Amino acid sequence: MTAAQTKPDGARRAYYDRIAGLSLAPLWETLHALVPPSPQSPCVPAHWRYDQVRPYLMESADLITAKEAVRRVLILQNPGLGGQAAITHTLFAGLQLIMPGEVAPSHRHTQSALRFIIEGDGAYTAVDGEKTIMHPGDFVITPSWTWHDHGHDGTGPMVWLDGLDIPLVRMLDAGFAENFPEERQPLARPEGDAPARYGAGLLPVDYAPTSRTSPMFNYPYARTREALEKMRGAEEWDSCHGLKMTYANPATGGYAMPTIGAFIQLLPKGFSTAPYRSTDGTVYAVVEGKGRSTIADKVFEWAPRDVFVAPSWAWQKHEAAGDAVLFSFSDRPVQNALGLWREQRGNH
Ligand code: GTQ
Ligand code: FE2
Repeated sequence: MTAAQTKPDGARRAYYDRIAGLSLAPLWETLHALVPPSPQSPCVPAHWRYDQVRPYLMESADLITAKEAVRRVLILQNPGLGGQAAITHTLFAGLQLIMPGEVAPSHRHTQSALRFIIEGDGAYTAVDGEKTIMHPGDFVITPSWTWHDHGHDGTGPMVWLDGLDIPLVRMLDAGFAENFPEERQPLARPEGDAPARYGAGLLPVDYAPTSRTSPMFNYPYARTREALEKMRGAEEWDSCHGLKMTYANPATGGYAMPTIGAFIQLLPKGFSTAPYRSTDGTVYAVVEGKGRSTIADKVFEWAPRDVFVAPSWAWQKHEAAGDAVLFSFSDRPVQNALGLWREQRGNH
């Protein structure tokens, strides 16, 4: 046994080479990395400035139609993830462009999607037989395995941020998808049915959720912003978050989506958050205001419509130059369901 301690590296390597042929590997060479003392994410903090990205996004409309592309999306690839279609280990993000008159054809998949509207007006998404018109700042949900198509009957380009659990579902090997036989799905209910039925503080008597996803599939920014504005009067600022709210499923009180948590936060002019970190790598979209975020050792100066990402367990600080509103999403519901989620609050 003591003899093993004196074996030269070369002997070990030769042994590793021999067992590799049997699909075996020594745990003792990688244990520290496989079971790290704290998360060691290869994701890096990253920032996409809308003024830099927008010209390229618009150029894509000259190269391909929404119909041919199926979804005309520029993927936001985390530079630390080696060209994977992922912004964090578990989440996909992209900027989707639809032009007036275009239709992105109907399909469904087990991956859940959120849309956060960045620019333009008048496009709609149809989900499971119901349409909703989208406006900037709206948070729109496409639940797992629901038919969805997008169209644009208005004027001007329309852009939204897509957030999907594509990498998570791929890791679980639980992905299914199919196309609807026609470009657009038939509509079964009038526009506005879901907000009336589920979004007025009422629920149909005997209502029992049939899905893990909120039956409200559009959380309009006008109402969200009004709520934040009303609450700010209370001056109950959290040192790490300012005023931060979770988008909730009105039928359960839980997260609006089973795999993705979505949040909206107001940072008043001049507010500077205390350091904070959590195990859910988080994608931020700037809705209003300018400011600066420090994520690990990176500093991002942001403006409306920018997107940036904070990796798992990276310290973050946010400073608002003027009143600022940030939308964000992460895999927090998954981590919470599995008892894995952790956070740490620092001091100013
Ligand atoms: O809009 O249906 O960015 O299925 C990626 C996959 C958007 C969509 C994406 C999708 C969609
Ligand atoms: Fe889709």
